[in-house]
Amino acid sequence: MTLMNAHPAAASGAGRQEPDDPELGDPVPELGWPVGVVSDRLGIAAPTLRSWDRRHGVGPSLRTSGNHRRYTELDMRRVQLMARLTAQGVPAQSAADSVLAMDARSIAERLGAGGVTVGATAPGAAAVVDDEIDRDGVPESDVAQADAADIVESIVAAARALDARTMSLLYRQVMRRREVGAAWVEVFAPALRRVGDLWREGRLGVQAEHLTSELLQSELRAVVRANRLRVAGRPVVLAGADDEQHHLPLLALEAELARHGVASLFLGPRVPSEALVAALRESRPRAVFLWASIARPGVEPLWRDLAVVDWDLEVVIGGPGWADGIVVPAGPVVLTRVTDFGTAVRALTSSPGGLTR
Ligand code: B12
Repeated sequence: MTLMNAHPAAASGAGRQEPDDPELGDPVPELGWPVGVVSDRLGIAAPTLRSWDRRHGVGPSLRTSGNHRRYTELDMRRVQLMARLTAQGVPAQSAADSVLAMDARSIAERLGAGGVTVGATAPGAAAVVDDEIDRDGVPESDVAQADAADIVESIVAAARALDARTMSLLYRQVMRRREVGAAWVEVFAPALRRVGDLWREGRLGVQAEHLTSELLQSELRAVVRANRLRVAGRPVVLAGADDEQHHLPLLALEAELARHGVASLFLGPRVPSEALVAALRESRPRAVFLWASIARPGVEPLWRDLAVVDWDLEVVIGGPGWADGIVVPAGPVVLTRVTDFGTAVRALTSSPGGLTR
């Protein structure tokens, strides 16, 4: 009996299996695994496996000369990852696109060090149903148990497919299980970075980046709205540097501060230096947080303009865009650079006059 390549992914190179690849674990048996064995080992119904192969191209790479399907180890890993993603609410086609775009190493990483545990049920597989039978029937607990990296992958898959509904569902489920700060650090920021990397590599359109950030803005603003009655006191000012369009970290901060009962004056992205200084003079905050993702120009009028500040003001700067060695005018202004979300929150929530450095 001879074996033939039957799967487009096997021929295309996307995730192609190299016979000697040490990542792939056990050698493939001469004829690969039949669908019944894969079903037993991964705990996924055989009709679901056939449907994923027929409709979404996630199936066996090999067929016998008698045209029987045979799964390689890599095929099994693809199926296992597909099961995880669909269990988290990612539509089957988006999950398939994502899985088929990954190489063997990425799939192994996504599944964890152990890869396919032959003979065990794939995490979430018991809840896996054919998406045509029950596309929405994903128990929330599956998402809660899924580790952050898996959710990030699901968000990226939803971005790829411009699937707003799934993305919103994932965002909401993340928020239901985590405080907004943890949600940002563990899931949202990594997902954004991944989306940004894929965009830079030309593997994702800017429209996917827009969708990812627009929907996230809604979720973060909802947290601010929900906490509106809790906030009190002199607001801290949150602003994007002049010409800086990125402002999601500011929204995440506003949401987290609101949860702590700290009021903010949210000025959004691209705040010109003179407008910022005017806002500072009017509101006389104890702290202002400034975000920059994009490299700032060599000369920043803001630092000079801060000479008008005549009250104790902590200027907290965050984001990769700020240069080193910024000098502020001598006087009551103190400049603090923060490199992570938690430190920014601590700097902005500490008591007046006693800001954390
Ligand atoms: C969403 C997004 C957009 C959206 C912004 C929408 C919005 N409302 O904010 C849109 C589509 C508008 C956009 C536009 C552009 N974007 Co953009 N965008 C992004 C994306 C995907 C996320 C931005 C974000 O929120 N980052 C914040 C966090 C998630 O990422 P981070 O800063 O790397 O996080 C580090 C630290 O800052 C820290 N951290 C994380 N969170 C927090 C929070 C706080 C408070 C602190 C203190 C620290 C901290 O942890 C990380 C360290 O490991 C990033 C990818 C990226 N890596 O940032 C690209 C990215 C920032 N964009 C990029 C580019 C090039 C642009 C454009 C110039 C594209 C263009 N040609 O028009 C324009 C910007 C124009 C301008 N003048 O500002 C590049 C910037 C490269 C560079 N260094 O110059 C990036 C990095 C994408 C990439 N990989 O190349 N973008």
